[in-house]
Amino acid sequence: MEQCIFCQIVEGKIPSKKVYEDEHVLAFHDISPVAPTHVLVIPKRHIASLMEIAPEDHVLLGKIFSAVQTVSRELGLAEKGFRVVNNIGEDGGQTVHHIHFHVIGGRTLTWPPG
Ligand code: IU
Repeated sequence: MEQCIFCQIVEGKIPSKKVYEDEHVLAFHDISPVAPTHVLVIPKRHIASLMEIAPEDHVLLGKIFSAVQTVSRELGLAEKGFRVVNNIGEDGGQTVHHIHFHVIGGRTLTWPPG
């Protein structure tokens, strides 16, 4: 999917501040952070949203959450806690249609979200 901004980041056509990368998963700093630490963890393969996850993607989902653990530890979020957010669709506030998990921390977060 050539026009997908996150696919272009995966392909290195658009620069990003990477914090983790393996064969299947990439994590990079969000360009518009909402907290002192705001990282996006994505599969390298284009999947539009959580609603497009298929049973054969379950191992990939596990790899994504494993990367969330790694990133949160490496960025010093694990001890005090942080939040993982996945927005889905219009009402969910999803603006980039390549599934991504926000890892947000570095301050006390409030609830509920807006
Ligand atoms: P959302 O859950 O789809 O709303 O989140 C998309 C995020 O992608 C949002 O936090 C943007 O700041 C972020 N982002 C980015 O990091 N780099 C980009 O080139 C674009 C969006 I476009």
